[in-house]
Amino acid sequence: METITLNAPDISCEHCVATVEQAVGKIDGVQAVSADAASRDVNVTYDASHTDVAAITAALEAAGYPAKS
Ligand SMILES: [Cu+2]
Repeated sequence: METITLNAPDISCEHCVATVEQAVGKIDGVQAVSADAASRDVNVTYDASHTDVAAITAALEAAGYPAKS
């Protein structure tokens, strides 16, 4: 498993956190995701044989929360 932390500056409340966690959590290969409304960090644990950082950042962007690593 790989773990990355992405920062999504548009996360501003618990609603955003839920949206982000749902969007990333449904990617095949993502084992765990937790977002934080204060730091705006998104911690993702994923199986690198099933998905990658590009897919995760694409899902964040599609959900309305573009991220940087
Ligand atoms: Cu919000």
